[in-house]
Amino acid sequence: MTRKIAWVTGAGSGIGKACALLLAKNGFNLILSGRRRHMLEQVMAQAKAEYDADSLVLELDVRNREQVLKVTSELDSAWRKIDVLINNAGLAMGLSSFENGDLDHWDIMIDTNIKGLLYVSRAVVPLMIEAGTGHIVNVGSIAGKEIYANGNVYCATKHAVDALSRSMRLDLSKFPVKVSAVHPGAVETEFSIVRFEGDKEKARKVYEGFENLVAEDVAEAIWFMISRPPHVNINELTIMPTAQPMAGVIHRK
Ligand code: NDP
Ligand code: 8X3
Repeated sequence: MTRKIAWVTGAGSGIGKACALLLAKNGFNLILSGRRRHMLEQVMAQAKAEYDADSLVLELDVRNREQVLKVTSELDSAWRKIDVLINNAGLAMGLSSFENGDLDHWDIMIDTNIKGLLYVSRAVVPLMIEAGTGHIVNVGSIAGKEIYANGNVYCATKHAVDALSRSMRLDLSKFPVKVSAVHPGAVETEFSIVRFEGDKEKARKVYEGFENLVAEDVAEAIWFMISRPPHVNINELTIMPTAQPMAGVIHRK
C-alpha cells in the first residue's frame, strides 16, 4: 500500500519533530519544512532508519510568501497529494507588559503565527481540494483560548489561529477537507529558549517545580485527531499539564 503524505511545518524540533516521527511510525511519508536544514535532515534520517519513511526536506521560512507559493507549486507529482498538513511552525518572542512591547517581536510573531500559517494553508488547500480529501491540523495554544499577564501579542496571534481554524473548517468542509486545532499548555521544547532569545536558564525556570507536557504528549493528541475515520472530525482539543489548570496558573512544588 502506498504511504500517505504529511507536511509538518517547523518539523526540526519540539512538537513538529515529535509529530513527524509519530506519523512516520504510523506509515506516512513526510514533507519536513523549517529554516534550519540540518535539524530537518536529522528528522529525515531518523524517520528513515526507524520507520523506513521517505522525506522531502524544504528549507522554508513560512513568512516568505513568494517562497511558500513557489516551493508548493513546484512540488514533484509524487509529493503533491498531501493528506495531512500540520501547521506547527510558530513562536513567542518576549514576555513584556504591553507598554514595553518590542515592535520587532510583535511583527515576527504576527508574521509567523498568523501570516505564515495562512500562506502555507492557502498553498496546500487547492491540492487537497483537487484530491477531494485532506486534513489540516493547526497548532494553536491555550494562549489562543485565554490570555495571561504579558502574553498580549502572542495570545492575540493564537486567538487568530483559533478563529482561522474555525473559519477554515466552515469553508473547507464541503470539499471535504477536515480542519482541526490543538491547543496545548506548557510544553518543554525550544519554545521558551526562543521566547527569551537564547537565555536557557530563564527558559529552564518556566518548567521548574511541575511536570510539564512533552512534545510527544501533543503529538499523540494530534495523531488521535488524524487517525479518526473519514466521517469523524475532532474540531479542537485542549491539552494541558495537570498542574496548569489554565493559562498563567501553574501549581509548583
Ligand atoms: P520549538 O521552538 O521547538 O519549535 C518551533 C518550530 O517552528 C521550530 O522547529 C522552528 O524551526 C519553526 N519555525 C519558527 N519560525 C519559523 C519560520 N519563520 N519559518 C519556518 N519555521 C519556523 O517550539 P514548539 O515545538 O513548542 O512550538 C511548536 C508550536 O507549538 C508553535 O506554534 C508554538 O506556538 C506552539 N505551542 C507551543 C507550546 C509550548 O509550551 N511549547 C504550547 C502551545 C503551543 P526553525 O527555527 O528551524 O525554522
Ligand atoms: C505556549 C503556552 O502557556 O506557555 O503557547 O504560554 S504557554
